[in-house]
Amino acid sequence: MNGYEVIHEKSPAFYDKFERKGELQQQTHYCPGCGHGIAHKLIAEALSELGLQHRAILVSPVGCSVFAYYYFDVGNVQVAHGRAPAAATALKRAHPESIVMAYQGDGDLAAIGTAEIIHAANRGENICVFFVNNSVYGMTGGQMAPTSLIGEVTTTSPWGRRASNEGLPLHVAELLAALETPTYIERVALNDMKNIMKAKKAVKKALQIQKDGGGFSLVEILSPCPTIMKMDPVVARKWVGETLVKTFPLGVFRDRKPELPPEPKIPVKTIAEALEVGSGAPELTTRRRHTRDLTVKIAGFGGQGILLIGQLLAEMGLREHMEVCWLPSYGPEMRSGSAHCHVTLSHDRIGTPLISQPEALIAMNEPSLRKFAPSVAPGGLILYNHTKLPEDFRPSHGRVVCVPASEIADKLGSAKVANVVMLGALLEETECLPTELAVDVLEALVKNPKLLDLDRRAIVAGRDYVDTQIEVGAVPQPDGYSY
Ligand SMILES: Cc1ncc(C[n+]2csc(CCOP(=O)(O)OP(=O)(O)O)c2C)c(N)n1
Ligand code: SF4
Repeated sequence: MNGYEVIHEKSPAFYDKFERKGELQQQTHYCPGCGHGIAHKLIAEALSELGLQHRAILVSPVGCSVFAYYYFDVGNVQVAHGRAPAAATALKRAHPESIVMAYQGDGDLAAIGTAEIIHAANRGENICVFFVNNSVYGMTGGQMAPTSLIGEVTTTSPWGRRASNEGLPLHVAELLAALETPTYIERVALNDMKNIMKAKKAVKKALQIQKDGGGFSLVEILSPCPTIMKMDPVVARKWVGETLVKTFPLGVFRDRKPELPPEPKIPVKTIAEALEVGSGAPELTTRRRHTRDLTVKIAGFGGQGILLIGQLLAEMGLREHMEVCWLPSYGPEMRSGSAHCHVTLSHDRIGTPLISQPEALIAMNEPSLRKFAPSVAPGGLILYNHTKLPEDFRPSHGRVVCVPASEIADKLGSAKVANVVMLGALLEETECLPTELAVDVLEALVKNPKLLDLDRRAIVAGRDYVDTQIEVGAVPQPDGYSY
């Protein structure tokens, strides 16, 4: 025991060492006298006293407390500015057994994140929000926050906040208490020991409510920021107790379980039934054909039907009872802007709609080829809408198949079906889905008989081009494309 007895030690809900920097592993990054450190301590103690540490997930914000994940030995997620209540909602819904806490400053919660907090509270999410109100943006050097006091001098209100120019301070606790759904809302302060103990009780109560499935809690914690206020830590604490509390009175603003109207009975339907997709399609057992998992990026310019072939592929996958995902991306221009989409066809659940390394790229024009070819997965396929690659362009990897889709479409009678020609080529080259299925889908979607005939011929033309013009097992040639 080295001659002394430890009677109060760091909460076990904190890591033993804070491995943020090589040295200084026993201290946080907060300024001396900062309220964040005290707020952290209260949360950590409450978690371990309630035995909730092993179930806890902390969502840290952008602001001075961005590094909370270096300190709390719990599940940690750090999110974009203001988004903590939305992320906490997702975490809680995905892991209902966990205890999810959003930790936010006043810039994070009451400025950029206003929408997220109001809607999470209004949905009565079973989460806890710990809202640290120090009346200013600390991390970025002292700009005015929605909670800055009238007359408070900040870098963005150098004459002091004026009601006529910047509005009155935003009372978050009172604002949220006006909603019907929150369960518990209290404002506390970290100005003296008595209030710090009250703050601890409030934090603990919020966690207990969540543990009991009680719904949404928010504890607003008035907190000193000596650095930005240019005050001695003791004076900053006093300022919280004597000045900040005058605008933000302490107290409980809500403490009751919300009374919600009875839930309407929702008929139990599968997503496919609810969306009425695949209706009339034969049962899975009778119709599973040869299909293959594939991630594809399709890129070109607006007007080339880039997004449409992505949708066709996704619809085909759905009809084969695959998991599918279609993610479009396009500029503001209606025509001629760049457009691309990601399509995932999978026999397993899909984790993300984004594809960073597509197994196949359809590049309908040269800029798309140059931009996206480097991202194709090693051994992947590049289908390029031309007879050959540009002279000065050699992809570092990937198997290139040049298909002059626009030329073929022109010969068929309309340049508009170049995208469908390319779809035929993709299906033939990758065998991800059967070509006949594309025809089925087109028949269901295209009402104009002339266009449908053209589309049918375009699919077949793309397939035949790959079948007859591209050698099986062709490898990249010195000039960069397969014959
Ligand atoms: C989208 C976005 N906008 C602006 C910023 C800049 N920014 C970083 S922290 C912050 C405000 C932090 O203030 P607060 O939430 O009160 O936390 P404190 O630092 O006082 O604890 C801002 C505006 C950012 N990081 N991201
Ligand atoms: S700037 Fe203010 S809020 Fe940020 S760490 Fe320092 S005292 Fe705390």
